[in-house]
Amino acid sequence: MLLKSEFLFKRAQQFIPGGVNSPARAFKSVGGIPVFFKKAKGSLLTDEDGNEYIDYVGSWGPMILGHAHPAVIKAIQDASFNSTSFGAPTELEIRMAELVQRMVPNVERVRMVNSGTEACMSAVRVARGFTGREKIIKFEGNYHGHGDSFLIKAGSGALTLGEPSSPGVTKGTAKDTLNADYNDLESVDTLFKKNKGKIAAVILEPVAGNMGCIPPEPGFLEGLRERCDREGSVLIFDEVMTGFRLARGGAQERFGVDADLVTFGKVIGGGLPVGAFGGKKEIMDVVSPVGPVYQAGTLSGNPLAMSAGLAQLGLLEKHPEYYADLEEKTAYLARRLRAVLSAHQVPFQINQVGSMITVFFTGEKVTGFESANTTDQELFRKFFHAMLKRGIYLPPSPFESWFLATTLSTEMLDKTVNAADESLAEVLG
Ligand code: HOZ
Repeated sequence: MLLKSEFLFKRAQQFIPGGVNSPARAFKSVGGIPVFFKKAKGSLLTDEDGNEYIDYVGSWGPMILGHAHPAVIKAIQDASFNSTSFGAPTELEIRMAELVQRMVPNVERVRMVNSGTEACMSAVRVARGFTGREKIIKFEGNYHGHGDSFLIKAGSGALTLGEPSSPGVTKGTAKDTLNADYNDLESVDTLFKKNKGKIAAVILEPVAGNMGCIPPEPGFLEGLRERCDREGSVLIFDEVMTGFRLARGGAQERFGVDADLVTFGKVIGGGLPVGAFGGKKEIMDVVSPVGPVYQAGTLSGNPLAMSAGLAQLGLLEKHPEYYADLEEKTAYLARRLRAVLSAHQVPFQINQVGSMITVFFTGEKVTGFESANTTDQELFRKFFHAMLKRGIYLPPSPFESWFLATTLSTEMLDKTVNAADESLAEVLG
């Protein structure tokens, strides 16, 4: 029963647009009442009605070690006694920059911000300032937050100008964002050719998470690296989801391809509101106050956020076995789900990279936006609610990655697989 959630959702809608502070939470893709949560520990969520769920959202990625990890909680508590914000430098920020550099060695300089959106907006501004060029290439179905330059969809033809995908974004902004197809180097070549000498940056999720989990095809990241080198463009990896999750050094380490700039999100703050962008010194030196590219923020490098992040990232740095454990758990889940889905004779694809995984209800291999869209959304909607009823909290959209945490036990994974079996029997039967 979701009595309190229902009541809270109604109350919220009187004061908050759509009752939520971020649209995905409104359950528009799956329908029904969004679950309002009260607390979480490890991989177990408790809602306002007292129902418990096994968590596969993990606050959209950062909860690699589960919710309310004792070391993270202690770090936040300790730091809070010394003030919640200075708006002035602290040693914590240096320790964080040093830690990021040890884990992601090509991040020679890093600037803290407050969200992944801010990180991506700033990285693009830096790339433009560094190259003196204005256009960027992004990929259909990748998400880099809600900065104006990213809310642009492809025009009707492959070579037409982009169009704002949200009112409020100007046509002037749209003309500088070009959309290519994920895993399709030819589409990138076409854009480079048509815009010779004008591309400041190519920005992408090195493993897509925002259209469901989609790995880069072999050669795709390398191909982008080569093209950016040849064209003098800045390669930006948006590692908001993949950073510190797929490996200590994120997707760069996992796939052995270096970007010029990297963006991170809430994972840097152990789930608190943080983002960061960083990369080669040569490029980052354009950032104010060293260089002319303006970027600022009172809460950037906030002491609570830095402390929480240092606690979680510090554990990940010291314990490489966490990555092996995450990999093993996710592979186990994928293997068992494959068996269940096959037994129900439903067309499906499971994409998994490290601890990111998505089940697509389609017979097509999912490599990009078009193939992701072949997933049976109605079936997902039913499946989602059948799983929710059985205490499994999946992302409320067919186009999101599921995120696993080290706190998931084999028992929890088995419970998830059994719930999937029962759910499929319910929704297909
Ligand atoms: N943009 C996130 C999904 N890719 C959802 C953010 C949220 O609702 O917290």
